[in-house]
Amino acid sequence: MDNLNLGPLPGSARKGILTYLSISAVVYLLMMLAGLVMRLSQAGIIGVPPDFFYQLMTAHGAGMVGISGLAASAVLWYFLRRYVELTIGILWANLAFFLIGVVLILGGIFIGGYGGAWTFLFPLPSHSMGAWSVGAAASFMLGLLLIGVGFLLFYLDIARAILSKYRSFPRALGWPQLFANSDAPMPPATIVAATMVVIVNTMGIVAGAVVIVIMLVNLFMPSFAVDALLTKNLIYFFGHVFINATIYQAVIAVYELLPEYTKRPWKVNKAFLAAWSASSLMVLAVYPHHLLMDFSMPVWMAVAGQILSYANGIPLVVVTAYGALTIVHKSGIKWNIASGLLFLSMFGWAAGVIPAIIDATVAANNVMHNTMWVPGHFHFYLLVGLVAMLFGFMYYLVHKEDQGSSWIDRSAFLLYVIGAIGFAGMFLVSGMNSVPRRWAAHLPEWVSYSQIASVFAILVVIGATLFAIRFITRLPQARTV
Ligand code: HEM
Ligand SMILES: [Cu+2]
Repeated sequence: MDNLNLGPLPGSARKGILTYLSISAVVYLLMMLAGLVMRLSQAGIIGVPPDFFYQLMTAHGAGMVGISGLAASAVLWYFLRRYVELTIGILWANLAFFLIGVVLILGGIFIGGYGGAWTFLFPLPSHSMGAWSVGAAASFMLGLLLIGVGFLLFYLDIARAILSKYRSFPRALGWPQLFANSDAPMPPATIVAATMVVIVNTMGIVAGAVVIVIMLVNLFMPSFAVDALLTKNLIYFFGHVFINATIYQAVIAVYELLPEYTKRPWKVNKAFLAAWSASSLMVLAVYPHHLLMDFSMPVWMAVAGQILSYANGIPLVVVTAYGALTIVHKSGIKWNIASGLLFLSMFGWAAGVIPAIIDATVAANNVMHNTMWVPGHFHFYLLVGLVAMLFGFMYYLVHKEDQGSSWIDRSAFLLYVIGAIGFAGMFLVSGMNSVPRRWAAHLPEWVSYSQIASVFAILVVIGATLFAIRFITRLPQARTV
């Protein structure tokens, strides 16, 4: 099951990938600025009216998760094409759906005034107490739906491509090697990860589409009653799977690029296959860790949510981080910004899992639920893990071997690392001190946390701006293979 060695990327595919990533770099910057404005306002440094705060929060939450999906899918597509034949038209179709969806979402938020958060939990969209119209909420949800349709096409094409080469998902996940001692060569790491993502994200997106349609009907026809707990389950199932899958796609850059930088292969072994297969099931089943405080949930689901969070959170990050350490150890790797960011991302992902697992523990969640601990854990592994992987990939695409990294690159890296760890850390500290999340107005006792966090956020924004400028100004020299 070797590489297809498809040779140079066709021009339209190369343009597609670079367009995905350029849009992502710009949107990341804009959304980071929105985040900074929120934090500055919680710090009392600038005054933001509450309704606008919640609009920003909605745009930031939905925008960050959506753009992470887009950027991570570019990583997946770029590397998967080394092994199977993908449809370039679908790459563009996904982008088109995405952009139309974004227009509807932004219109719903900033023209219509929708500020009910990305979670659009019932009955917020339909019961805004006059803050926004039904049309605004509908525009927001319809935008999400269109983005989902684009991603569904994207994953169906990938499923087709994988199945036409491996004939079944279990074979692409390496089950014959894992369970039947088959001595066929192991499937490449990229195929394993892509297969897992296709399975789980397709289910997540379909669940998301179903619940959006239900909520849309209810919005215009309130007599079509909605079960608040059922819709909450569907929404968190979809949200949990979608954001986790962004990491599972972006980590392919680690599997493909660390070998390139260290000139050693990424060894797929049974532990690796077992971790990915187990996570394919568990990532679907752990979402009740978002509903631990919903007393009407069956107790067994909360228990399963806690236990499976431990079981799912650890193996994948362990096989990946351990693999990264062993491949780099004594390899004489030449560090540059790309390999540095990818290596940093291993730390960010692994370290971020720890506060996540604490939060998924019922006893801790009793205290931490809806505190800043929650944005603390996910900003940690998203900023220091996921986004580091993505910027690392962008650097790789436009960086020439002989170019070295300038002091600007190195300062950007340093600013980003310090800023991201400090910023996420301050959310965790705020959470430990019981500062609630999602509050536009903060008590005087909380303001100093937000002030320190704002300084770190500014470092992140400067670092990320330098990364983005580097990427976009060097696009003409981007790789063609
Ligand atoms: C400079 C970087 C960033 C800053 C300054 C920032 C700031 C913020 C702030 C202030 C909040 C609201 C916290 C609260 O009161 O509950 C927030 C929420 C959030 N952020 Fe960020 N953020 C940044 C980067 C990111 C990134 C990279 C992602 C994802 C890839 C992300 C995803 C989210 C999500 C999903 C929420 C939750 C929104 C909600 O509660 O509905 N953020 N962020
Ligand atoms: Cu979750």
